[in-house]
Amino acid sequence: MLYSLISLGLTLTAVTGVLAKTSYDGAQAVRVAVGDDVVPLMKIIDKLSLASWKGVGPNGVPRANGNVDLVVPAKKVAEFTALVDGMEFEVMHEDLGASISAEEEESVSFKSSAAAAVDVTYFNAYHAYADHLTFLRDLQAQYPTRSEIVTAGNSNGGRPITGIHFYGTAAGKPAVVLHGNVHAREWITGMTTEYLAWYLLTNYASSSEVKSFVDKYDFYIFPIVNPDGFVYTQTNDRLWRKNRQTTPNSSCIGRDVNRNWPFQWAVTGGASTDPCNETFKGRAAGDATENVGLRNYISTLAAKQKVQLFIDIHSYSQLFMTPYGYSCSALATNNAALQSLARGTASAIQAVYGTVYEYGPICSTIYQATGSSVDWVNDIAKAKYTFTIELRDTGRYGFILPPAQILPTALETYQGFRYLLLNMVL
Ligand code: 0X9
Ligand code: ZN
Repeated sequence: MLYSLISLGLTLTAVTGVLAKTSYDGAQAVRVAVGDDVVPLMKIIDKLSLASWKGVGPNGVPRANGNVDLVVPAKKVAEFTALVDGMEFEVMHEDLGASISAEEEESVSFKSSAAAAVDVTYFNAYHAYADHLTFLRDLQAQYPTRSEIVTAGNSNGGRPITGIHFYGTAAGKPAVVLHGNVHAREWITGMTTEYLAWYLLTNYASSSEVKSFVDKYDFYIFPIVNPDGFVYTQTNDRLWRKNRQTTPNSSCIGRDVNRNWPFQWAVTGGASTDPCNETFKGRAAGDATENVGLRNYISTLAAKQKVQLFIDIHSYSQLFMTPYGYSCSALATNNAALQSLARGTASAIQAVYGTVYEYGPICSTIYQATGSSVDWVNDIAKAKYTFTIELRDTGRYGFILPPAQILPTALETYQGFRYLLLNMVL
């Protein structure tokens, strides 16, 4: 019901065979402050079948005493505005369609698939999927003696999940693993992940500090772990989140790859069992094609050289979080060390431009989430340190973060990453 609009769009595309891009012209992104009583807002969301960016649980109920960020289709703006009269709310995007067009226009190579330059100008714009692959290959080609292109299986649509592995004096050291863009619409995350790889490789020869990091660890950086979803955000629907896997007996598409990891997957309340929901957990633990490739890859690393650090990179909310997602009472055995590193990372980020990050365990900091990557990587792959970050912003632009913020986001995130690399214990 909540997503009937999206399914209608998909049905039309299927029937006509035309690539009908979901239009957000005149649609708004709005933030509503929720008090103790969630019922009035829940009724509005239900009545208008509104999609949510943040703040609505897997059961469709808004979270009390927080913000709910909603997408209001153009045709429903007037009715919505009348219905929320008396509630505290603000408009984030006056015209989402215009914001999305601006993002495309400012991203010069977004449509052209022009060869991406492996220099800092790459981070001035968002890019087509093909350009992301070119970026990785060109970067690797510049440092052939200490890097290789790697793949962690294939996506559901058959796209290799592509990353770069690099190292200093010798390969085979403890692994630092980064995943970007598991959620398709979180474009800032792939860009930022690429920046971290680019920065470490291009500064290896000139910076003794960077050299010490790259000599100490093997880096495995996968900027876009959900390529099918990512491509879909560029061809069909900018706000798509999940992968593009079908589910028998449902016309709805996609699993939330960050609700599918096979650890405490069956715990209730932290994901949806409805294939039409944005947080659909899949039909069985680990049944998302991308999850199979990613976890096989990490398992191999864990067995071979141990995983020192794993970070799953998301947006938006400016949070730096630790296990667990599945439970608010369970704490990681090294929780004290994780919180201390998280606190330092948050302040290292803030020191650059004043961007404020909060930190803490996922479940108590953001919400309960089962089958999320960090729980599995912590308990099954036994990574020494496991985190997930929600990059900029806190909701002014949300998922449609202007290209001018890519570089500042990447720069401050590097400082947080640097803090971890300096302060982790082997
Ligand atoms: O809901 C999520 O998966 C994450 N928020 S997002 O808006 N980016 O979708 C937060 C869940 C915790 N993250 C991880 N466990 N990686
Ligand atoms: Zn996400």
